[in-house]
Amino acid sequence: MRTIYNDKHALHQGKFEMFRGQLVPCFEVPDRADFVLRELQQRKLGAIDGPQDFADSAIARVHAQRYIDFLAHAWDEWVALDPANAQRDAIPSYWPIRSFRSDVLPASFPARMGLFSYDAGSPLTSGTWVAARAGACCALTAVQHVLAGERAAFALTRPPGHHAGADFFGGYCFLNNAAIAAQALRDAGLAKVAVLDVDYHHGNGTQAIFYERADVFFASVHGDPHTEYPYYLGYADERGAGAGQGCNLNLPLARGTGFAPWRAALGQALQAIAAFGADALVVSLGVDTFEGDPISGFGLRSADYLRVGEDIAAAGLPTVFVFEGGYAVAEVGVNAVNVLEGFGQRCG
Ligand code: 6XA
Ligand code: ZN
Repeated sequence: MRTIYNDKHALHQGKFEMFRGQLVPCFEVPDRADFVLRELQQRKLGAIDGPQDFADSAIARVHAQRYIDFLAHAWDEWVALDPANAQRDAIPSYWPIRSFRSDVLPASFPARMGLFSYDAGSPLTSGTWVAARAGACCALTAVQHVLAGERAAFALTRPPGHHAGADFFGGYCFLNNAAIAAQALRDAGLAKVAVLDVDYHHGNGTQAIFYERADVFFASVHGDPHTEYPYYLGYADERGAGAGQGCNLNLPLARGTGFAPWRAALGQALQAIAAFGADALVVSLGVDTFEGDPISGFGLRSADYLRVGEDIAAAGLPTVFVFEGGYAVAEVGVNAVNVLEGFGQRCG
């Protein structure tokens, strides 16, 4: 399987994130992608290329223009507030919760930063926009390969994407690479696209982007939001709305869930995707379901990820994999590449 590697990912390197009342070193570190790259190289799983460049208009198919403009200039605005800011990451401190206005764009940068975000755990750095933009280009390049007839392609990038909505960042995510890929597949003429999210955390951004649409099905297996991030979305009764009624499937599982029940939920998600009649599949590939993950709570073991890849391959669909979470850095490469290897063995 071909990999499209974001060689600019390390330009996004947060120092600290707010976690339970204190600033702690970021879990989402550049080593994560580099360990996956090394494992791919060692196993010789296929060609590894850089991304092609795409215009911002491809990103604007999913993200609001005013949010794109904000991200593109955020770092310069942050440093303009105070030259000393060049040494610190930008982290929001104010949010327009219910009853505040979101139609007005305040002149204040901290106020706009809160308008376009929903947590204090996602530091924005000098290289965030360049890295995230290159990541979206990786997802779009992977789509091109699949459209050209390749069975599957893997966008290996960070920062991850599935928490980012049309106009907000959060959960370490700035641009929703999986949603951008799904939209690009639609724009290329495929009638129905499914997004399967196997990250430990619910892909609230992806769900929100497609929630009222009948052409993109979103299915997710994740930690129960009653206790797990992102808390405010990802419940089983969210089935889509309007034209998208019935096109959203959330399968929340309790913290502590092991592979057998997790795999049964994956089977349920894949069955729903088959019933939907998808022409292509985008997989939000997070491996923070691993038993050793420091911020998550499922019990998958490294060998289980081979089975995950086999099960996804059995859907028989052209597939774009997009890298998401996974913070057990020493094992993240083995686990992610096991999915890809399991997929490759099953699809031949
Ligand atoms: C809160 C936890 C962020 C979760 C990020 C993630 N700081 N999402 O892995 O998939
Ligand atoms: Zn995650």
